[in-house]
Amino acid sequence: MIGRWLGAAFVVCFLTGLISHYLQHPPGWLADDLPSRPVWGYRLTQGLHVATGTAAIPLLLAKLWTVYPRLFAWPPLRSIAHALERASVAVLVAAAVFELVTGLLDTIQWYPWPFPFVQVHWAVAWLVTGALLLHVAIKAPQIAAHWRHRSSGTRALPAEDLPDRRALLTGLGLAVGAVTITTAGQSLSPLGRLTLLAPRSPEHDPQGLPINRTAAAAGLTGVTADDWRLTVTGPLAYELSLAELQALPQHEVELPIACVEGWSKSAHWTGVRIRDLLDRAGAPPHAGLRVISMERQGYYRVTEMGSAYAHDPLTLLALRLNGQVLSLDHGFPARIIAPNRPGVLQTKWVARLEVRR
Ligand SMILES: Nc1nc2c(c(=O)[nH]1)N[C@H]1C(S)=C(S)[C@@H](COP(=O)(O)O)O[C@H]1N2
Ligand SMILES: [Mo]
Repeated sequence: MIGRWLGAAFVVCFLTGLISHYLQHPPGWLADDLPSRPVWGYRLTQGLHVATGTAAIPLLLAKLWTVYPRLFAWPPLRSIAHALERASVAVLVAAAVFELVTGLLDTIQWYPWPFPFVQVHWAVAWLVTGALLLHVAIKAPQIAAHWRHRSSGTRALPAEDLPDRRALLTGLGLAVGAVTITTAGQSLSPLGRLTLLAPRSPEHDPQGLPINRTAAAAGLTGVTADDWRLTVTGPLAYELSLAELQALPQHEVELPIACVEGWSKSAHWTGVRIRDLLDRAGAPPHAGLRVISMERQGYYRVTEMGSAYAHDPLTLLALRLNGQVLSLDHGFPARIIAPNRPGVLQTKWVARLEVRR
């Protein structure tokens, strides 16, 4: 039974992880077809990704606890098939522990290892999934026998074990419920006040929004409106000062920042539509763009935006957040905000937009 819940958590976590990966690193042929709706899509899928991954931690511990005596089964290897089965379980356990530990540490932005988190977490996800499918295939005869016994009313467990079983499942249920309720509030606002274990509380941050990378961390301290210009390249390239940008038609949208690390928070943004800026640059109707930050280095200095996002009326080059001028930490003078998009692509401190054809 624990295996079923654990399996379900891993399936949801894997599928939402695929969505996250393709939204963040789309292959070229997909980039312009990524949908910018529903507005809350990424907030939901990434919230589920982090929630199911977190819930899988007590589930996996319980599962390992119920099966660990078999680690010492004698003889250790009965046949070639048995040896292969044990090897596949070893891969499954190692890869599952790896994914849950690296995922958990990523939610607190702690990377005590020498490899790049994203690529390795992604690759090992396939390893877990392959090993899990193999494990279910190997166990298929026992699984089928279990359901046959159940439907014919035969108990698989002796009556004296039932209280133990009930106690284990109740304890596990409480543990899963506790970690879920105390962390899910970071993406689910109604649970916001219960985020005891979540690494960030969306409630206590400047301008009503958490900050992942501060301006100081990005090496941007002396940014002033006077020396800032927005450069837009394309068939009709142009430059705008902040005052000129403020004089263009402003639009207000309510959109969340949904960080891959699991927190999300909705906010009111005011700024200029990206599609208006593209039209002015003479961009072709299905053009995407490249967004370049003032930041000197960092993984998210340059980001790509596909056509559907670029032409969505909700996608802005935002100048204001919750009624105030953007603070430097939130991306002053201008940042990207777009619907159904990972937070990492909501580029701050924008300096340049390059139209792609
Ligand atoms: N230029 C730049 N933009 C960036 C980042 C960054 O490191 N550099 N971090 C991104 C990440 S990971 C997130 S979640 C959001 C957070 O925005 P906030 O700090 O305004 O809440 O900004 C994004 N924009
Ligand atoms: Mo993020």
